[in-house]
Amino acid sequence: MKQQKKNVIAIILGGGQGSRLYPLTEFRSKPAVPIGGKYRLVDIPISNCMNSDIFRMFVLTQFNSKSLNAHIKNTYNFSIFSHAFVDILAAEQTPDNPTWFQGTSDAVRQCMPHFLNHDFEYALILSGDQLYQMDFNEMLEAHIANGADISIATLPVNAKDAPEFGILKTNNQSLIEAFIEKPAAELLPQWESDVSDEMKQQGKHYLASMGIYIFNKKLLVELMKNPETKDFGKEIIPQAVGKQKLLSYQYEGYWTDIGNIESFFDANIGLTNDIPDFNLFDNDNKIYTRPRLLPPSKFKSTQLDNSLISEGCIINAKAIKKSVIGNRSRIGEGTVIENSYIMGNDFYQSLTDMKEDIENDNQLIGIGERCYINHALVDKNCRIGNDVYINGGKHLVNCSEELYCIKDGIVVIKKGKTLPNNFRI
Ligand code: ADQ
Ligand code: ADP
Repeated sequence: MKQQKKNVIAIILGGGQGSRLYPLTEFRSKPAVPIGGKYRLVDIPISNCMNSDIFRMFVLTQFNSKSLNAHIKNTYNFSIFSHAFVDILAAEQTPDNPTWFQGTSDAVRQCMPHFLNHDFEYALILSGDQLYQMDFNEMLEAHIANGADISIATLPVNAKDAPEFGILKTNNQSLIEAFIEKPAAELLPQWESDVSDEMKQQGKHYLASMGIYIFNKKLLVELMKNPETKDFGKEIIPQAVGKQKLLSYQYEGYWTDIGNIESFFDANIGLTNDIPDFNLFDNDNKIYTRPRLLPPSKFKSTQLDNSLISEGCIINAKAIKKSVIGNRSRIGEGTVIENSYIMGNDFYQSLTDMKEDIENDNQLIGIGERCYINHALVDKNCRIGNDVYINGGKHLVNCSEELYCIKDGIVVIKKGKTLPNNFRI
């Protein structure tokens, strides 16, 4: 095992009520949402930490789902001779109870006693719904070298995206002099920064907070004493400007928010590009996940184009294009899948089970024969019948039905649902 950093703990903000990723968060907490066919959202920040030699991690989540627990327990088993751990800290109350996490800093405040059981000098606070590969060592070195109290990772964004972020301005030593959370478009002219020529050419004139912070322990303990402040972006950071030394650590690599259905879908389909922005095939920056010891995937006359196929699949489909296919997927003959993310299944049906289902005219787990699926997200353990036609796209209006939702043209089939033969969307 690598040399573990002893002076840092990582706090991963696993999500509020998860409504932006609904229905994927109907039965699981946000960190447990499957991404890239075989990973979970939480694997991204955890892997970034491990690749940066940070091995003590807390995942703060609004509720503690079975799949999150199972995933963490079965994946991040560190040696008993190390100090490494991934602990899940869940808000233990109900939505109408005041102790439910009221915001990002409220979540940290409520969990402070757990953090203080450990020795650390710096707390690295991360979002759980972002796709990026970043070496936190460099950020920590900059934080220490500059004697900062708080460091914020920042990246240049354009005027269209700026209103969705905390936007800041720095002096020529990268110290933050002003910060505004999600400024209205008409305020933007006052918030332009002097970014690099390359960023200027891309129209990215505004420095945005990536929601990645390093806090000195003493300051964090002090700030978390105030129960009135609930959110880092809305309160803690703007109130610290001018009082504490805040460093902007500028990052220009690939980084994207995956907190809503559209960005989550785009990030998954983006993995199928010839050279994806997010590199899963990197010797030095591995994305860790649960090793499942599944059999190799099996195909029958399938035309495959730019697709990621996970382990243990049985695929008889006619064609799969620009799609991500999750573990244990079963896809019937003549089926065509395009621009879609099929999350796969948690288990296989036995041959006897399948025979029984066929005799009773029940749909099998997986995707049936002669289906057409385009621009869709199929959650785990669905039973999609034969000759089902799902053609997502901007022509569809948003809706939320019992079996599926449509969000920004993306058809999301809910977990474990059955679509009968000839079903059309
Ligand atoms: P947002 O992303 O809008 O802005 P927020 O929705 O508060 O901020 O989420 C930040 C992270 O914390 C997410 O991973 C979210 O899932 C998680 N989270 C939210 N509420 C939580 C709760 N109650 N308990 C546990 N986790 C929770 C923030 C900053 C901006 C910055 C953007 C960058 O406020 O300044 O620009 O992140 O994406
Ligand atoms: P993953 O393998 O994708 O990480 P989970 O950890 O959420 O998925 O759950 C998958 C586990 O569910 C499998 O390892 C399997 O043991 C278990 N499982 C087995 N049979 C069933 C069943 N009939 N219904 C649901 N889950 C099952």
